[in-house]
Amino acid sequence: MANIIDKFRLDGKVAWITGASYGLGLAYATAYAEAGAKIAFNDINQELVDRGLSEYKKLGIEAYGAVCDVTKEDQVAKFVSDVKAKLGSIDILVNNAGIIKRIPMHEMKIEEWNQVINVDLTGPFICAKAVLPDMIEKQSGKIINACSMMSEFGRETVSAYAAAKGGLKMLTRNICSEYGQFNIQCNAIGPGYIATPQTAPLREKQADGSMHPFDRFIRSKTPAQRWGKTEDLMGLAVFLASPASDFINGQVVYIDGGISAYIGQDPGNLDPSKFAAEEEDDTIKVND
Ligand code: NAP
Ligand code: GCO
Repeated sequence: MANIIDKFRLDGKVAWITGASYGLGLAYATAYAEAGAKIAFNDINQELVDRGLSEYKKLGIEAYGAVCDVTKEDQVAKFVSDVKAKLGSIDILVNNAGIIKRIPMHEMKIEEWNQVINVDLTGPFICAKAVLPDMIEKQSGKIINACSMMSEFGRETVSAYAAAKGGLKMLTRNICSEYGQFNIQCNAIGPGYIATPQTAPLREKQADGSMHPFDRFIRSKTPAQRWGKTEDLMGLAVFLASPASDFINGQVVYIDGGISAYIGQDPGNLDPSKFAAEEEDDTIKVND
């Protein structure tokens, strides 16, 4: 009987993580490489791709990287074809690339709304559509979407992002429904609040050195009273990409430190001195 840990291995698999020059995408790709996969990643411009390649090199990971805008079907088709030629057809797709615009809905321009929907919902559709034919032919594949707390909850200023991430939850379920017959599993990772460049504005210290109100709010809503770290999500990413999850399909797995189970406490009860020693996440936004 093979060892159960072997079920979590990704040896010989080709994994494409979109938007993976830094942040959660870099963490997912690192975990996949450690589990034996060959890594392909894209980002929105050459500078990000080059800096992402140097990040991977520092980690000892031989990754294929190229510029590809996930909202452009022709660029995605070329990327998938180039990866197939260099590494082999894609076995694992992580639709990680995403943006957020925090603007009150009544002030949001239609162009801003469309940009968020395009990247966060249409992009995953385009990328999944591009990899499905080879997965159908192989009768095997893993598609993992980047959902969010905003796949379930709303909050001020994130209407487009929440609509996209809610839609992405249903796209996850629909890919499961339509392609499960080909042994293709489509699930989603639902991170809570994770310390990455995307959430950096929500954690910035105030001018007087005090905690950002949203930082205090999130800690009062999280039983662990901390933000997630990118490495907190690596195990789940490997699990959902591996044979260990072959009978899980159409699910959003929330990895949020308990936020979605907890009514929260009065933010005023928190003791900021408890968090002073916490180090900032080291996944810097490479184009800062
Ligand atoms: P991030 O730091 O903003 O990284 C997102 C990456 O996607 C960046 O490299 C970004 O490039 C790239 N990207 C943006 N638009 C693209 C496009 N059109 N084509 C290709 N790449 C594109 O985000 P993150 O915090 O790592 O989050 C990664 C994913 O997880 C996102 O989908 C996010 O919504 C989701 N998520 C994050 C959290 C969290 O707390 N951080 C929680 C739940 C879900 P640029 O640098 O040019 O923007
Ligand atoms: C926000 C945050 C969140 C996180 C994440 C939570 O402005 O509320 O950016 O949206 O990014 O999606 O799961």
